[in-house]
Amino acid sequence: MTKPANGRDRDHIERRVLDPFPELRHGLETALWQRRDRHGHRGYTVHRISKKPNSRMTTRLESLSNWIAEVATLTQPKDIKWCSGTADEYHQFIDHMVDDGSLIPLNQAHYPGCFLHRSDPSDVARVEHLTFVCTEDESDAGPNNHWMAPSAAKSKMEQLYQGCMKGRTMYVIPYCMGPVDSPYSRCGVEITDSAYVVANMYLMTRMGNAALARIETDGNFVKGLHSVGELDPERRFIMHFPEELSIMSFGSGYGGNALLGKKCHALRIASFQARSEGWLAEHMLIVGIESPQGETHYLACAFPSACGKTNLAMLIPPESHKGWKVWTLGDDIAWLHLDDKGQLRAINPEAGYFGVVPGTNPQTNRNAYETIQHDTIFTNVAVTADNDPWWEEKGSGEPAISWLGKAYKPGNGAAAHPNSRFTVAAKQNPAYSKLAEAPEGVPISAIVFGGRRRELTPLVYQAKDWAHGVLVGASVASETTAAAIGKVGIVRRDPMAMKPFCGYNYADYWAHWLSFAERSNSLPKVFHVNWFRRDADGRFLWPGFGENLRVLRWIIDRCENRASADETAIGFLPKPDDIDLAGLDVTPETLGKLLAVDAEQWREELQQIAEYFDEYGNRLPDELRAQQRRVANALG
Ligand code: SAT
Ligand code: MN
Repeated sequence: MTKPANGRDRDHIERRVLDPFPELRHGLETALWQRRDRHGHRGYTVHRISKKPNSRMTTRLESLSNWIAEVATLTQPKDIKWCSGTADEYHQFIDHMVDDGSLIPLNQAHYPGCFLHRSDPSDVARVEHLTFVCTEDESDAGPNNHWMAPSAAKSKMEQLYQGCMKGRTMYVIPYCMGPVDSPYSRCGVEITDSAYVVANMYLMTRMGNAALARIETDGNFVKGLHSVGELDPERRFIMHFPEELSIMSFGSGYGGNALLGKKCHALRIASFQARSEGWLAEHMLIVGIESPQGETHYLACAFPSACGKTNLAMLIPPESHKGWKVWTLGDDIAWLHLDDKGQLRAINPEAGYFGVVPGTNPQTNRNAYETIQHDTIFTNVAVTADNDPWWEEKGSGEPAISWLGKAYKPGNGAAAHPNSRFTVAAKQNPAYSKLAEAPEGVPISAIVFGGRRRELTPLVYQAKDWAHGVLVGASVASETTAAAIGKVGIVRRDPMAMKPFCGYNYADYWAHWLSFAERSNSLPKVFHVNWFRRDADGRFLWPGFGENLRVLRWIIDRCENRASADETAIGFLPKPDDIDLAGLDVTPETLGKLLAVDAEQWREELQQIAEYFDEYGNRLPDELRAQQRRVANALG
């Protein structure tokens, strides 16, 4: 554990908090002092930075300066602040938010550098029904997106933006998605009136002067305009203009609605851009699995929001797997490019995690638990009487105040919101891969799709080839979670886990995926996993978490042609002996259930997939239809 025990080693904490990034201070006149927070808790450090101007207040890129001027005229802020991305500036933002009450310092002795933000109770998750893809031609957005004509969307948004920043500061955030020196990275600029967004973008992206320098060299960037407006759910829209590489977001301050680098840019806009440039922007974690012999394989895995991507990306090998190591490259988004040898390579466009907090504890995800012991922004968690953050299944402490800021009463619902989040820099993760910053990314051995399904889908199976793998990805379905507003627990189709994030017509997207087979003979193998199978009493059949490594080992062995499998209608499944159960409380009978293919249920599933594909009409690639028919016929 990096966190010192309660009250111990206080000097150490004091020094860390006082000057966490001494190398970045660049001689700024910084006065630091301690004070007590509004709850009378032990003081946290207030950083006062001299009024010296930022090193960069403007840009030589005309398209950028013109756009900023246009936005300022429209939104009428009281002032404009360019974000340079230094640690001092980050602390300045934190102080500012503590002053205005939008951040609450947590117990600094236990959680140095940690703060709590409570969002508006009506603004706690992504709003898919208010998220639009605005292409000139409606059919380019496809049945998978809500569509609005660009001109109508823009005039709607311009009305909302009219004077919306009066009395507020307008922040300009140049950012780079991916390592600044990677040819695979792409840049953007977010304009926002939310200091919370700035602080989150600081942790989640490479932002500031280095990104601005790259933008000026590239000459292009994604334009993202965001205002919290009045946080009125009736006046809330997230609009995407992929043909113009721009985003307009109004009325929400939460997660993917407001941190425009994440889902809006790195998935919706980037997926569109990726098709025209020949790469893929995917809702995938990237993880490296190192065997005791020192052989490392990288996997890219797509699961819907809140289905355990962060847990898998930070997996802790179980006791039984001494010598195995797991390295995190990314927990949410992968950008995949073919290199000149036809090898698929991945970079993580993000630099931090916006992870689901409830359920995080030293048993389920020790790395995440350790990562969030310091320098973390918590959103919508509960707090203990000691002013520590608290959430369901934290495994210690008691909630005193709920996420709503009210005294917690048992039986009154969850203390932390089920979609409460931590925002933290990726480099704090003890399992952070040394290749996470590599401009050339990492070679991907396997692509793994997954969903949350009580029934039907086996623990693991392998697609027969790439085209079949595209069908497997396109058939992903999952029970809905709290990550988006709406009913939880309903099975919905979520192809490639991209349903909320694919910025264009799914039919064209699948065609793009299929086209990779013509471009390379050494594409990754494709798999599907399901950690969430339950028995008739609702109990999970598979222990999950660290034990998932046993399944990943079979996947890697398949990639290396050293594991056997049974060929079935739906793909290759491990033979019962292929999954190592040593030391695990899973009987061969349970494993049998986990690996069973119920032909009757699968025939029905294939029928539903066919009906789902029908929504895409003639635009659906013939090859995908043929794959669906082939599997349906094989099922008899
Ligand atoms: O709110 S976010 O879209 O950033 C989180 C998620 O849904 O994965
Ligand atoms: Mn996600």
